[in-house]
Amino acid sequence: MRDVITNLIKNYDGIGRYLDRNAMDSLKSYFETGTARVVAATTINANAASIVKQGGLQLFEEVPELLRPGGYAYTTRRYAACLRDMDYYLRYASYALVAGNTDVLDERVLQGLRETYNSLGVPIAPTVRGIQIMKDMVKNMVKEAGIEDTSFIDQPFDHMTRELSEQDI
Ligand SMILES: CCC1=C(C)/C(=C/C2=NC(=C\c3[nH]c(/C=C4\NC(=O)[C@H](C)[C@H]4CC)c(C)c3CCC(=O)O)/C(CCC(=O)O)=C2C)NC1=O
Repeated sequence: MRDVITNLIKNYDGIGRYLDRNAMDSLKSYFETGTARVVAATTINANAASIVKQGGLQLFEEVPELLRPGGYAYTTRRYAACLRDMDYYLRYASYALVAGNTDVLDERVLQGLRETYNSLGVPIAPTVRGIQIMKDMVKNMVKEAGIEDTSFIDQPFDHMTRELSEQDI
């Protein structure tokens, strides 16, 4: 599991080089967004239950067939599994935001996930939509908390949706 700093060190040590200007630029931009990253993690932590609940409600409003017989959130068990998955995506996104790196997502969340979903028949498209809905909610909340540039929040959510949607070659 890596963050911006350990990732840089690993890359530079791999080629036996001192940290150069490019490395310094990427460190600087990480430190400059440091406070904002902490605000984002704090905001997610304080609102996680409601983000998952409201995000789920919005998803089921947009894709109501999920809740109908034959849909993948039909039955209490599946409904609960779906919201639990949404909670996983949100929690791991908060870790990745603090790390400034998506490694934790690859290691803990995405590995084998698409295969699992495919074998269970869980549809990817509405899952991707659920992740994007939560991203927008988090960005709005963090903006309200006084952070002007919330673009750094895109990274972990977009990484998960990109990896989930990727087609087999
Ligand atoms: C921390 C990393 C991690 C992830 C990400 C994870 C996901 C995950 N989601 C699962 C199931 C599931 N996931 C969903 C999800 C959904 N249903 C919908 O309609 C929506 C499209 C979507 C919610 C947005 C459903 C319905 C199941 C149960 C499928 C079944 O058993 O029929 C399963 C199968 C085993 C189980 O039911 O627990 C896994 C492994 N598990 C993990 O340990």
